[in-house]
Amino acid sequence: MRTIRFIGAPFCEGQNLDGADLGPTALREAGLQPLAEMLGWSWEDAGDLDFAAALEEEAEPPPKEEGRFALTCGGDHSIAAGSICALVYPDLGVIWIDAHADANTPRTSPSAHYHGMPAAHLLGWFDNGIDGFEWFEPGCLSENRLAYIGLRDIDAEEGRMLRASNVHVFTMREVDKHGIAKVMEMALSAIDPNGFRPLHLSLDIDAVDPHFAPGTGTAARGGLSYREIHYIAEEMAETRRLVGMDLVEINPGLDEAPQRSSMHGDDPNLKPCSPTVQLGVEVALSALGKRIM
Ligand code: NNH
Ligand code: MN
Ligand code: MN
Ligand code: MN
Repeated sequence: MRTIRFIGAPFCEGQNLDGADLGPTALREAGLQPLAEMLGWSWEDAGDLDFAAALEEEAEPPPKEEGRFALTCGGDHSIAAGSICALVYPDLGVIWIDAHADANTPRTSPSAHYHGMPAAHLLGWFDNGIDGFEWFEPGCLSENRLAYIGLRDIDAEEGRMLRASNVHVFTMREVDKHGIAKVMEMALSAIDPNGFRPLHLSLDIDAVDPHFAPGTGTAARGGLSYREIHYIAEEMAETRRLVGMDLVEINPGLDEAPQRSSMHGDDPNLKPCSPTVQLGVEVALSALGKRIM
């Protein structure tokens, strides 16, 4: 039986809204554990990372994750710097699903929000190290092993840097033009031409159209449909090489009212949840191998 290690990362200081820190608890309350167990996974909850304590102490590296499926739930997208750096696979390929590229540096960022920078940090694009990040390995992700899908809100300078790089970018326009199945095929073969690399899915819920994912801090219209995000997750599971996943930017505080759904069946232990939390649970289950039939 394969094991999931659920890591709660209630960090929302990478941007200026409260509420994304409620993500891990909301996903637990929505029943992610029993639903994953029904798929045959064994579940190990690592609890929530204590960021306040981490700020007080000497910077400690995130524990290296190996052998289990590491599911890191945010929090904002800042946490991907830690979750991806903590994966021990030197040839890891990353599929980054987002409305934004998160490829700003402290020099180019118009907002100075770190959640708009983790990809650039992982790629080694920062001019300088940052205090508190002594454990970090800039450049641990190489450009040709990163592919984005779903982008539609990119800052001018980050767009220039991406075009000059070897990163693979599939914006919403490529999804319109080729369809999601072809885009997934192109993205996977771009980062993993021989089909043997371990893969990580970094999923920012704002990649999905705000119609389906209203509960997020920086919603951008014109996003992925409900089925397109599921198709991406299903294809990742189908590779059988998915070793980790981030599920970030779900903000229950900005979400619509809780509802009961078919996902919960008539299980009285599963509480109704708000639509973006529900979407997060459903997409995680697809990435964990859930099939329509
Ligand atoms: N590009 C903007 C910035 O750097 C927005 C980033 N916001 C996100 N990223 N939600 O996924 O601040
Ligand atoms: Mn906060
Ligand atoms: Mn993001
Ligand atoms: Mn985003």
